[in-house]
Amino acid sequence: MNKRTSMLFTIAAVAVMGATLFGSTYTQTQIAGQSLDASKLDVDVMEQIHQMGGLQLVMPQAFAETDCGALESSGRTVVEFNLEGYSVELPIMGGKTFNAMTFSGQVPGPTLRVTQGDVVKMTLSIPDWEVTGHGNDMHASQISAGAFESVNPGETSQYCYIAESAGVFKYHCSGVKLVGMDQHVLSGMYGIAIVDPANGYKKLMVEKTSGSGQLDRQFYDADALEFQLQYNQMYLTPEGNYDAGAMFQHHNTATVVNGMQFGYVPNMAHNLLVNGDTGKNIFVAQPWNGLEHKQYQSQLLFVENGQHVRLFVENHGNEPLFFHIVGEILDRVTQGNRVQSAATETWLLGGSQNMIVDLVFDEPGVYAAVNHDYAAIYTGAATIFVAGDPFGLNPVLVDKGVIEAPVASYAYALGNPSDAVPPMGSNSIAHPAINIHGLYTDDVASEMQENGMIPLWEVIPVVAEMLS
Ligand SMILES: [Cu+2]
Repeated sequence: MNKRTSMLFTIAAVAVMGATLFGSTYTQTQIAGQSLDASKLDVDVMEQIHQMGGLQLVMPQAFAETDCGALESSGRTVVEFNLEGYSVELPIMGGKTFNAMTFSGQVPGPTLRVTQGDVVKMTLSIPDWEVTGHGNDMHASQISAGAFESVNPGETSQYCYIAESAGVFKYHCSGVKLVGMDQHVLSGMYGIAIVDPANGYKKLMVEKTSGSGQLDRQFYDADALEFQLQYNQMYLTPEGNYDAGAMFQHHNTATVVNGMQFGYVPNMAHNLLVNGDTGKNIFVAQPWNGLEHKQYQSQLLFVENGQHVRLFVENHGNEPLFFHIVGEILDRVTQGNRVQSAATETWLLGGSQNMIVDLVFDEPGVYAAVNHDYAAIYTGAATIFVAGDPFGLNPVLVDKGVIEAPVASYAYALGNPSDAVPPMGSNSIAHPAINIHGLYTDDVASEMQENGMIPLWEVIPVVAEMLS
């Protein structure tokens, strides 16, 4: 890079920062009635952007390949990824709602799963009744979101790219030509693309010791039971609007996993099974306890003992994620199809960073996956895995006719929550059953029900009757 080019890049970078700050202030004033202190911004930077004719003229455009026609006839597998961008009201912990922005009526947006080398054909449509335009920056591509610009209400736009690198990749709304990007992403417009390695996943090696102190390495097949966990923060006013002032000061008001605070903790049915009483909580915080929460009622993540489990983890937030599972060791941490660590207690993810965690739960028990930042744990980042049958429920469930024979995990009776289960890939073990759970609109939830997923809020009363 010669000197002149490098100077241009520096100016462009400063200009992006300036414009993003300015843009956020502008949309905030429009939508939430909030504003930042504009006098604190660097006036010279704004003047520079103005003189340069705005960002579009200065930014060098990065395009890996966007000609859909050429890519579609390239012989590669083409995977269509259709998204709709729109705003809706969704619930938050405590019985209130917030002004959410979504990809296709859910937070996080739908997960895309492809194999390394596939062509992704992304189409974003915005309904004509939507109040603002939206964009989509997919980190699995090597395309500039600035070049894609944004899609206006009533319009549709698309781009194509080759998913060249394996791993987990964030995608997120890029606002209206980058304006308001912070608001759109932190109000819910984020999701992931999982790009499976062209040659599949690797088998898992877990190091153990025998009684004589000898190393006894155990190997697990590459096929695994998979979950997705996406971390973020929310910055809301008491009225449920995005609070840019709070965001700039890093004062978040909630920590969410797959869009919800404490979305994977016990509910009334688990209270009944373990304590014999729907009102007798078995976890310290159960904000989504009752049937009235329907698709938002908290659910648990069920795994078998001795089973290879694979977690796709993304940190969408502004704060670091210290990923730790209480009572477990992360047997393997992979980023970008390269192993980063093995047998580690906690792994750090910065903002917009991801990893794949492979592990085996050896003992029956209840394990909490947390962000080991105490502020995050107590504001929502505690996710409960239940391995095997730690409560000894098999005889009771068989006796009462809930299940025919003892099961290796409660997923065979209750299923695993749909928003934590990614689409099937090349080395996926199918979940025994999937229940409808997630920060979905009622429309999205009823469509899932029509497609055969289990609405537990209808099943639980039947099970409770059988147990009584
Ligand atoms: Cu948007």
